[in-house]
Amino acid sequence: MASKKHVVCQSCDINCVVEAEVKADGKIQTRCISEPHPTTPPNSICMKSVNADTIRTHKDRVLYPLKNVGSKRGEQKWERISWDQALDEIAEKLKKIIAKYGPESLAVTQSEINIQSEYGTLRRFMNLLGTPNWSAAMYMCIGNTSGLHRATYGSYSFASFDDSNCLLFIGKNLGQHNWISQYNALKAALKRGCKLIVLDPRRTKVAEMADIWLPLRYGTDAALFLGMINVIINEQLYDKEFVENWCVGFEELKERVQEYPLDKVAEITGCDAEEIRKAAVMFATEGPASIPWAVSTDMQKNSTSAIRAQCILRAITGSLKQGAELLGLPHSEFVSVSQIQMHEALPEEKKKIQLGTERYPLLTYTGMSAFEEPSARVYGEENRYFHNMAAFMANPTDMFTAMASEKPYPVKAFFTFASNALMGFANQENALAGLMNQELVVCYDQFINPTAQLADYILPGDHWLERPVVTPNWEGIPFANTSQQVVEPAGEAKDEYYVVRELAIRMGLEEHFPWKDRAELMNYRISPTGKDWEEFQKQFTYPSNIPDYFAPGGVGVATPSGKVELYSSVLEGLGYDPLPYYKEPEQTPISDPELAKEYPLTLFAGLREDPGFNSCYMQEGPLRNVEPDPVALLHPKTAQSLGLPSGEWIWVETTHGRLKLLLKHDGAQPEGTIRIPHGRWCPEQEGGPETGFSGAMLHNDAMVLSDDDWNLDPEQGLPNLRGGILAKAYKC
Ligand SMILES: Nc1nc2c(c(=O)[nH]1)N[C@H]1C(S)=C(S)[C@@H](COP(=O)(O)OP(=O)(O)OC[C@H]3O[C@@H](n4cnc5c(=O)[nH]c(N)nc54)[C@H](O)[C@@H]3O)O[C@H]1N2
Ligand SMILES: Nc1nc2c(c(=O)[nH]1)N[C@H]1C(S)=C(S)[C@@H](COP(=O)(O)OP(=O)(O)OC[C@H]3O[C@@H](n4cnc5c(=O)[nH]c(N)nc54)[C@H](O)[C@@H]3O)O[C@H]1N2
Ligand code: SF4
Ligand SMILES: [Mo]
Repeated sequence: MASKKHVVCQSCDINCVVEAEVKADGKIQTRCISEPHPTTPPNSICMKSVNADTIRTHKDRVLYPLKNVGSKRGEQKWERISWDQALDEIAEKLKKIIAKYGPESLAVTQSEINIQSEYGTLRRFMNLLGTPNWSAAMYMCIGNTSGLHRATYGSYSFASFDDSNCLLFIGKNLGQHNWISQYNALKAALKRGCKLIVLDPRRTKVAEMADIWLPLRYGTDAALFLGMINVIINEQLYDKEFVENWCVGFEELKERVQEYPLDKVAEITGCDAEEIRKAAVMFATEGPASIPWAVSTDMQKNSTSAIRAQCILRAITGSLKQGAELLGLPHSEFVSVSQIQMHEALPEEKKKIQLGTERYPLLTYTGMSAFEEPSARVYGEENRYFHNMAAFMANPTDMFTAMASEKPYPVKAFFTFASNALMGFANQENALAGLMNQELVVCYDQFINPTAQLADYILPGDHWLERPVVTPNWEGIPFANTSQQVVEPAGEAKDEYYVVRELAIRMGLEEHFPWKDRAELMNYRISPTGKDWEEFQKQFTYPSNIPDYFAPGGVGVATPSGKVELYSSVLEGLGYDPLPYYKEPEQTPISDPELAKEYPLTLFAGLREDPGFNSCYMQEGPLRNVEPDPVALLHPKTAQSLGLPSGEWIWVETTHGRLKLLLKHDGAQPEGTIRIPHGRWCPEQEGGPETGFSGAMLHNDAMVLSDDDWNLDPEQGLPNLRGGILAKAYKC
């Protein structure tokens, strides 16, 4: 019997609500919702969701636990084994590793969104075991933004398109196949007269929709924001009452932005001074204005300053109190994920040795400990964390280094949960060296991705059409949606909580995992509603109440001062500049003109591709067919000057390394710059070292991205991927 289900699409991370139906031939049709929905505009579905069932039923999908029975790591000799055998052997090996090296010798990476069925239990397992070494690609995608929002105003601010009269986009190349629900929300906002300012070096479709397009030089966003703040303060356009009552550090900020007059900012960014001024005036006077999150500033050399400057813009223009930016609150109807995570169970001495603490403490337990008191004051919970899947992160560079070199201490067991760790950071060779030096590697995934090719055990994960969930699994978003299960998991695929609990039982931690399966766990999570899942799922969405943090006599925000910290006491406490600044990155034509002679191009990584989602959906089929090859983009004039015709394979090289891509000429790419893709591998090729792990070592951006200090944001320690580094391109 065909039956329609309401589901939250998890083929990417924006979570559009769609419908799914099992057709007579057994295939699942995914389509737009037929009824109005408060969090998803009509006609919101993209090709990834339409093809979700082709991915779910793909011939390459891992359907059973697999063990590498080859004599070497990376040898692709897979043997099907039972779940019990896999879990027993993993637990046995883990016990031995912990006995020899200590619990911190286990490191784990997890994807931000692809799996939503563990609700904090993975961190609970790690905390009880005694390892702080959890990291994620979220370290440079929203997780770090969330940490800096917190440093400024205690919580994550979520832009409400419906309540904004002026939107400022940082890159943010929305479209029919890139975050379609937000793209539709943008179009609806523009239709009702909302203004749009776009900061993007490329002339994108969204840039063409803008009232003001600022084609800034890559990586100069922080300078541009400082210039805007300069105008807003000097021209008295800020919300004086809000600043006076709810902000600290205004005078210091005012003094700092005097260092960024518009002529200087115009020189740094390459934008017209008057256009920057117009953007600042528009943002401050046509509001309430908002800056929806975008990834570009999460991946720059000046990332900390660029993110903080956005927070400051939201604050001083009054957006935070006007509802265009919603300061999230843990959903009142759920047991919080951070409560389930049990960070209090991890001993203090283990928190202190979380990898990255010494060099880049900001996003680790040590940096975030500044929020314990404020969090308890405002939310009644010390370890409250927004975007809690990104809470308390080990620095990825230091994690791979510890895996590879055993310094400052050995990491000898590495687990990934729906995360392609080999390809998802910078300095891919170091990640490979780290993986090769492990005594135990376990990957929980749907496919044998390049990281899984290096595993001892691959555990088959379920697909979002096969699991019921409440999304999102992070907190601070002002709503939650229910997603119904459409079919049973394929083969022997299991949900993540199953894996966590079975391992916990074998590690002697059963008493802390009283929910015997995901259904019980979910019922626990929603227990404050008084409903069980059967009843709960009938309602599609659960809005949360956003408190008025700024009401007279209110509790204030969860920062140490209780106010919006324009001048950050948390950054200051860690010895960093408490105010945003702009410093020219090490490798640009301006900072290193000599090097630029040899490497004449400015490179940036990313620019998402329609059929993909990071390294997902590379398998042969309708999505891969849209863009079968990994493509580099060069402006035709630049390509001509280098003698590089469109359609030929080229090497793109930086001082770090090189990768092979198919060249396409593209008039929208700024002259003198080159864009390279992220996440490209070729699942149709054999796995293992001979093929560079199915092309991952040949085509992925992390082959040319350094994670040496010179290329890391100095406060967060994350690599500069978008901000421009020097490169050259030549024929293969
Ligand atoms: N070099 C470089 N690194 C980057 C970026 C970049 O541009 N360049 N971008 C960054 C960004 S923005 C992000 S968001 C991250 C993404 O980094 P990751 O979170 O590691 O994402 P993916 O590379 O797509 O890998 C996701 C894996 O999860 C599997 N998977 C998908 N759905 C499910 C599921 O439901 N269950 C299970 N068990 N497995 C599933 C897929 O098969 C895939 O192997 O990477 C970041 N890292
Ligand atoms: N189809 C599809 N959709 C996706 C994804 C995917 O892989 N495929 N990935 C998802 C993920 S994980 C993420 S994080 C988001 C990212 O989505 P976006 O934030 O849209 O990121 P990109 O598409 O990588 O880049 C957007 C624009 O940023 C510009 N840009 C590059 N460097 C800079 C800079 O230094 N400053 C400024 N202001 N702009 C710059 C580029 O020119 C580009 O036009 O997309 C999500 N949506
Ligand atoms: S943009 Fe596409 S893949 Fe992403 S959630 Fe929406 S429908 Fe799914
Ligand atoms: Mo991302």
